[in-house]
Amino acid sequence: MSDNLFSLLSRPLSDNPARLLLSTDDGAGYTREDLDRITARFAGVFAGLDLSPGDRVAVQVDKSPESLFLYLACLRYGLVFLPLNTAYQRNELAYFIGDAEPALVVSRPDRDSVLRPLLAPGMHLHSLDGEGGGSFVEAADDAEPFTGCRRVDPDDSAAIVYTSGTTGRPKGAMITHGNLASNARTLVRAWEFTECDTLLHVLPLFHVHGLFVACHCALLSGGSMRFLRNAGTDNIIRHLPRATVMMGVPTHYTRLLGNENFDRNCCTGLRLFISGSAPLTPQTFEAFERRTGHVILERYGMTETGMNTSNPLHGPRVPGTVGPPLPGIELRIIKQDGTGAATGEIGVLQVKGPNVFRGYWRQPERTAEEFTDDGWFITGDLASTDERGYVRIEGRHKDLVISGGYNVYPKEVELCIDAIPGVVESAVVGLPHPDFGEAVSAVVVREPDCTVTESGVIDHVKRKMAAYKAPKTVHFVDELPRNAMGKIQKNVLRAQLDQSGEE
Ligand code: MLC
Ligand code: AMP
Repeated sequence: MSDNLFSLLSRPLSDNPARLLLSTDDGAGYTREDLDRITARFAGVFAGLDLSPGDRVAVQVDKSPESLFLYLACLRYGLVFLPLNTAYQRNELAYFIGDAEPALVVSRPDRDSVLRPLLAPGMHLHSLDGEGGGSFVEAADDAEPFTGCRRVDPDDSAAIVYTSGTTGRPKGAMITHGNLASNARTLVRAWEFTECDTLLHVLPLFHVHGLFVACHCALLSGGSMRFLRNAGTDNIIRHLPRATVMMGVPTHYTRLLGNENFDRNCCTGLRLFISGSAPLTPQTFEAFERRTGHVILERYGMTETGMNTSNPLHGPRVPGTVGPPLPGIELRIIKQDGTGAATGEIGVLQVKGPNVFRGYWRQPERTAEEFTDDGWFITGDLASTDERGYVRIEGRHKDLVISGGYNVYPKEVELCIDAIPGVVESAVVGLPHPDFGEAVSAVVVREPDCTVTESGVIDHVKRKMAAYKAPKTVHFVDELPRNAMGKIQKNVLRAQLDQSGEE
């Protein structure tokens, strides 16, 4: 058997090719046979462009069945898929393209004028729109299908997913065919996905939650997906009755609870609600159970590792915890003094297992920094375990804000704000937010004659980077609190802003 993830994910195909794989909220349906045919045509475009195994394909497109098939076609042809958030702006795209040097970029048609100047000679550009049209699909209609599946090594990269860092410079996590195959198998088993399942797919396709966790479970088990392009709460409620499983970030669940039409009747066919990417509060967990009778299953993961822990399918799901390690995945918690934490003690969570990525693209030093000498990946999350062995995420050692499931690295936003003329310095922190869990907030020191306003700062950030990274509020102060070493005390800032009634 080939080690190519495509052959694993498309294997349930041979059992029943006419079986529904995917349906959309506007009524379109795709079978497993369609998956085979469309990915063969898409791979035919790669052949026509003379792409070679290992080449990167950067993709910034709206969610559509074709965008999923594009990912699968990359796997099939041995290319490395590089998903990009549709919110990314020119500067961010310039960095990713310069760093990853993709052989092909596929983007929304309206991004052509932004992207074309960023391409180096020899890089190709194609378009794909949210309706499944565009030059890429036109090229596929004329392409000679590639019906094979390239041999790959399990350690070959299947995807590069960029995550930012505390220095503000994003790093591309190289995730292998072997990583994704092992995590997909583990999750299908742990959550007992079968061909009888219909997953309500409400997440974007450019992060590991929506692309790998959600799609791989449905594909590998032979189940189907209802793909929502419009992930508004009313649309979710409309499509829930036909689903058996939903995966979301906590914001999806708090928004559902905020909708008076959401009740037990919407959930009669559901067997499982899964939450992750950000902490689910015990209040949301409990309110959801009261409203629907369903106990949300919370799990914990990262781009670099896939899923590490999960509350059990059978057995107690404990609010405020992310459950025990998944089978085959080792965790340990190391205290500040370098020793292992006892039950209840807090330290930095480290992970080892077949799910752990192979390193950051062209950044061996940063890869080395994030692994211990004995080969454990340092997550940067603070955690403890209880007597049952359930993990509790207690906070973050890394300076990171998670807003509605999107990660925002303060350093990146601070650098952007500091570039505003007249700004002396800034500090970005996360503050509790009723909708996004945490929201980005900025504290800015101006020169005496600087007149930049709150909206001026927000607009500046939105022009330079993805809008979700922009602060929801900006405070102007005379100086930032610092410790004896001169380091900005973000905990002091957070406490001050919290006290001033900020959300
Ligand atoms: C949108 N906006 C946000 C935001 N999402 N602001 C802060 N945080 C967010 N998460 C802003 C937009 O910039 C815009 O601002 C305004 O809100 C409306 O945009 P929208 O696109 O209409 O937003 P909406 O559809 O309501 O999106 C909310 C959401 C979305 C929760 C559905 O953020 C989302 O899909 N989140 C999930 C992200 C995800 O998949 N994470 C997984 C990462 S993988 P303005 O000012 O321009 O109007 C990972 C590993 C793991 O973490 O464990 O899974
Ligand atoms: P990303 O880099 O986008 O993959 O985000 C990974 C980070 O999301 C983790 O390091 C955690 O900080 C956070 N995360 C994911 N799932 C959970 C969860 N269930 N509870 C708390 N934090 C989570």
